Amino acid sequence: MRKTLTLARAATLAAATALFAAPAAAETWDMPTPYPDGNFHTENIKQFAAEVAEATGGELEITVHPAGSLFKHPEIKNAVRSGQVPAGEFLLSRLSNENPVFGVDSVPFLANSYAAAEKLWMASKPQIDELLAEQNLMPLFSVPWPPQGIYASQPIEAIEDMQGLKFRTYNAATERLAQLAGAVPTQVEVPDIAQAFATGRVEAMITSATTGVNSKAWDFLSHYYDTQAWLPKNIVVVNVDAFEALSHEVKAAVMEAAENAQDRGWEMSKTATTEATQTLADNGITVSDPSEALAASLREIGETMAAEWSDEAGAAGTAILEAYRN
Ligand code: PCA
Repeated sequence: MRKTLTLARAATLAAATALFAAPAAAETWDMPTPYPDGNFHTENIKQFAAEVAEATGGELEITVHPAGSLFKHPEIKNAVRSGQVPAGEFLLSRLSNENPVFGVDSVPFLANSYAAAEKLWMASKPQIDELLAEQNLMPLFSVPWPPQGIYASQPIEAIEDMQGLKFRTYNAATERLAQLAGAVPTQVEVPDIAQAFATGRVEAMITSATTGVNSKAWDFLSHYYDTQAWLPKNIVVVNVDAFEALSHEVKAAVMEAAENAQDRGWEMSKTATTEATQTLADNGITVSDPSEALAASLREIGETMAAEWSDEAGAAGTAILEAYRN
């Protein structure tokens, strides 16, 4: 009798040990992103996912759903906020209608080099982290787009040449810029750019060389002006509850992969700037600097927009600008 009990107990213990020794159930995260395969942001995020899977021995697998295939760009932030998906990517300045602080990276000519963009990110990050935390979101990493330039299907020698053009926009700042230039703004998501130009819904835009290349801009546009107006950023966020549910080890692996992705992403962005600008030229787009007249008018528009931003952002904005300038 005693022997039987002991054996039974031993068997139970062995089963329990096996249970605890087995790796924790693997988890899969669906991660929506707005931009297509082949774009450096998407490549960077896929590498981030691969690093997380590798470092956790497959305990956390992140499936990237690019080009708005799982959630459309305007829905991604709320999908993460509500926990429909644990993580996602979006253009940070898309949230400027919630709070102008989110739009600081799209004020024309405030920070229009990588060095300045990095400084502005550091100056604005504490407030952005706090605002996102109010929505149960935690940023993992943020990566800028290359500097923004103007595309058209005819020469733009002066701001007057933009008068009345149907202008593709992607956030509130590009919409305001279009208005101030006398153009007619229409919001179009990146995966829909080629179609919007092909059907004549839009005829000019401001975006990066990379987005021009990803959209094969040479099929419907002829001129690119390297205005270097600003460097808007994408941000990758995670739902705080989903993150907190991870084990200590998996959390650490995610944070380390995120840090690597941020460093790698900024470098990829810089490299993509040169490569994509060359690709535009190689495919027959006339690539040039803006004329002095156009540059001067754009700077004037930038000053107007900077003043408007300061008014809207109030004390929070002043604090960011002070941190940025010091
Ligand atoms: N590409 C994105 C955002 C900025 C950029 O360079 C777009 O055009 O929507």
